[in-house]
Amino acid sequence: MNDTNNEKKEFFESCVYFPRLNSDRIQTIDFLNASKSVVQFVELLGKGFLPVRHDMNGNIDKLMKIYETNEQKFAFLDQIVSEEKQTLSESDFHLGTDALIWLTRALDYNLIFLSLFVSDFEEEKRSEDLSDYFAKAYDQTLKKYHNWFVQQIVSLCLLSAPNRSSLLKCLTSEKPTIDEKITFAAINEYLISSITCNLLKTMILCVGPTGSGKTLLLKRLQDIDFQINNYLDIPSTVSTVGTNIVFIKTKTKTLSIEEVGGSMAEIWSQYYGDCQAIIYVIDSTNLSTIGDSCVSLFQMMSDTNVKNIKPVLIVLNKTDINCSASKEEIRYLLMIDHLIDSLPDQKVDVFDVSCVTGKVVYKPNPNSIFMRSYGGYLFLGLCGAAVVCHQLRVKYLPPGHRFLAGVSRLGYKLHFTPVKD
Ligand SMILES: Nc1nc2c(ncn2[C@@H]2O[C@H](COP(=O)(O)OP(=O)(O)OP(=O)(O)O)[C@@H](O)[C@H]2O)c(=O)[nH]1
Ligand SMILES: [Mg+2]
Repeated sequence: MNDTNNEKKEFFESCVYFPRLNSDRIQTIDFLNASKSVVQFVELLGKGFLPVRHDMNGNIDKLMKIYETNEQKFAFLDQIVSEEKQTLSESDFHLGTDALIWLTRALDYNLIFLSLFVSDFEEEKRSEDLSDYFAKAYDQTLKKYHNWFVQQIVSLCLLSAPNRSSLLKCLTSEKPTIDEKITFAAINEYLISSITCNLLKTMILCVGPTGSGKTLLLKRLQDIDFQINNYLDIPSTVSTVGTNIVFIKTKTKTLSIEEVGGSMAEIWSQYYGDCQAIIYVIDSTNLSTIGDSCVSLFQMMSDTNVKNIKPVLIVLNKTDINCSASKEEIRYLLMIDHLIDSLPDQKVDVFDVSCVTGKVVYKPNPNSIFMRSYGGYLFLGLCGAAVVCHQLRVKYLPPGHRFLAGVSRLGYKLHFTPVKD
């Protein structure tokens, strides 16, 4: 537990946090102990979730037993997988690997539910019925691995899911006065810890001046099941104080995108080290803030944790708003082309976006993330067929760049949403 204090605390304040990556590896024992905390959370969800609890406990036990056979040899999770890969044939049952896969799927399920629960609070919906969130988390994570029969059982289990008031009561040790802000801040902190640990999740940082549209962009990206008409319905946002995290499920993995509010610009640089890519959002139609946006963009790009290391996606947002300057003039004012030319080794891409209409315009540049990943000829050959291109990004990007497939989803999803005028 993070706190030995006897005083009753928020459930997520007293949970075991997931460990930070240790040279890109995850310590087995810390990971398993943190996973046990998630099982405790599942316990709060009631008897309907008993099968999930059993399943998670079973997988934790299997991994713990393997770990205990040789604590040094299996100090890191990847060692369990490597050992099985080396010593077993493909047709053998890989007990540890199988347990790890199922455990992370179940963890994903819970974490995605929690992130939806937090979003519900942040959007000031305070929905009493949480069954949609449980179902959505299931759809995004476990459902595709379950056969029809199991899916029916899960649907039945979900009927007994707790409502908002009873879940909050459990999370706050039944204190008479519940300060929801504290509860949700504790859940958010916990979610951040679970991301920094999990190799299956890719961490993308989203920064940009206040009001540039980061939160709305994340909401649009997060809405995996968006329907055509959703674009008419613009979700409300409030200025982000601190950070805001969303999970985005791609074909291959779950990405997490962490927004750090514009009001925290002074400490953005503290986040550059831990992320794998950065999205920088600019309100491209507000001429009075363009200068500041440009300065902080250049500052970010020259940071030692970013320059020539982290791929950067620049989102020129709000293109639906009429602006006295043309797109070319905006690019000129922001010195985007100068930036690209002056950093030939920097992977960078620029998207013109409207999070309101859903329109995206993308012009590849010589230092494009995608150009560099495939070789320019391939990209150029495909850029007219963005659907195919999207598929290729997912499939062929080398592992280090694969997460960009998720970011490219931004272009893909927004672009192919029919725009209603
Ligand atoms: N017209 C238009 N408005 C947008 C667009 N994107 C965001 N907005 C609006 O801009 C306002 C600010 O958006 P947010 O997403 O909260 O801005 P933010 O970058 O997260 O701001 P901070 O959290 O303060 O850093 C909201 O009213 C959004 O609806 C867009 O593409 N077009
Ligand atoms: Mg925000």
